[in-house]
Amino acid sequence: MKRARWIVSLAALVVLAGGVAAATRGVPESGGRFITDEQGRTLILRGFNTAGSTKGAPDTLPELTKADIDLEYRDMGTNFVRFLIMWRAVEPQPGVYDTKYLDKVAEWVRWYGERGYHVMLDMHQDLWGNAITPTGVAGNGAPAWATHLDGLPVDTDQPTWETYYLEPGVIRAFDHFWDTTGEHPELMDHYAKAWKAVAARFKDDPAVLGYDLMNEPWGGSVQGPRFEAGPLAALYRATIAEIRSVDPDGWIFLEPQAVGVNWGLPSALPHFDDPRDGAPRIAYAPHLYPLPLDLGDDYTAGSKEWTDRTIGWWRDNVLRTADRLGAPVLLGEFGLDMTRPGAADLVDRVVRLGEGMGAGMAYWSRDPGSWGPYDEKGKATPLVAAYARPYPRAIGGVPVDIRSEARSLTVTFDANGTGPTEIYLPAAGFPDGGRASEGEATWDAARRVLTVRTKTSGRITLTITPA
Ligand code: 9MR
Repeated sequence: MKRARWIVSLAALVVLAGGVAAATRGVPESGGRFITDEQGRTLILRGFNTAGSTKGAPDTLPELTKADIDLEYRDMGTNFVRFLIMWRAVEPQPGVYDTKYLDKVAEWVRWYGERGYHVMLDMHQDLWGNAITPTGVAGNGAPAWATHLDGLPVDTDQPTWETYYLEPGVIRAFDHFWDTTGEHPELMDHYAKAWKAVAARFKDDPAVLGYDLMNEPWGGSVQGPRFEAGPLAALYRATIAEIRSVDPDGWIFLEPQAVGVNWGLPSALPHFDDPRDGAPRIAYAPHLYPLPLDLGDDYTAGSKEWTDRTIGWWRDNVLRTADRLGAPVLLGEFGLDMTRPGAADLVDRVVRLGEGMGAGMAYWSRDPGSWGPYDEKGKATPLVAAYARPYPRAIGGVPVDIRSEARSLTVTFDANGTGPTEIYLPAAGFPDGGRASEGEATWDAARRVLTVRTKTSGRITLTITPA
């Protein structure tokens, strides 16, 4: 039955996505657009989303410790975190910004920054906000004062958390936010100004790479291209303007509508101008949840084949949208239950996808449990071994090709003199560090980072093998 359900859904995907899926391209698939650090080096971001615990009480932060960041670094050498923040915590009353909450976020940012991480702040929401039900049993993000249900029901008897999105009260809350009802034009303005408050607080913090404007946007009763090119684009334009009024340099990460696009369908997100002086810093940050896996199948046999096909459509459609946006790509979320058959293979598949696209990624999530890298007792799940990969954290040029194996890494790039290339090498394949085929290499055993100084122009193929 389950299989029949996803085969039908996939047939719909084939019809909808088929027209654009043929456009496979050579490297660099990113169109030469990459997220860069303050020196101008290309960043390849690898990390996690924090953490479900932030979805609880308004001002909660991850139930993690500094030692958890150290452990994650030791095991996987991550350099990136998609850090969840909540609108209801930033703006608990209309126009009132909670500076104490932002201070607490800043402390986390400092912990990550001290360990060499880049932080993307993600204004998270699921199901609009916790005020969609009187008990707060579902939903997170928006404040109660911005939640207008008009007395419409939200049934708490749901087969999965996502189906709450279909409840009349939840749809109405979104319809008011997007001003589809014409009754609350002030809400989007509040949201954009809440972002201004966040950007004003973090604009000079070098650990903050940028801002993910809204998690998994949902259009309420306006869906698809009408939503993405309509109210969602209007919100993004307003928010970009507010952020840029205080922070000219932070990267702005835009998500498409989640439903459908997370599975591989095309997005209709339009191009956005970046009012900053100099090259635009707008990136495209979609999520990837292949439909067969979303419906509960394993990454094995026939379901694996279909998952691989949908990942192919996802890549082609993401690159098409990124071209339209003139934006580099960051995979903001992917993840699955790591105890399921084939889960580690899916992680390997997505790492290779990221390498091919020159895209960074954040796994969902860092929470303890079967989806995370460590279970509730702190024991490593198969994710740790699957995600501990050699990768170029920063590249002194424009990448052309990246390929990792357990005991080798090849990075081809057009050097541009922005600085040395830094490569993370996991203990499993590189116990004593690495040897570089080009340039002068310095091994930092504590950080497990090989810094390679190559010539500063021309095409370079750098192969790293175990020392
Ligand atoms: O994994 C999360 C699950 O435990 C929560 O009940 C749910 C609702 O808050 O959110 C899940 O996380 C989702 C994330 O917030 C948005 N992208 C998809 C994630 C996995 O379903």
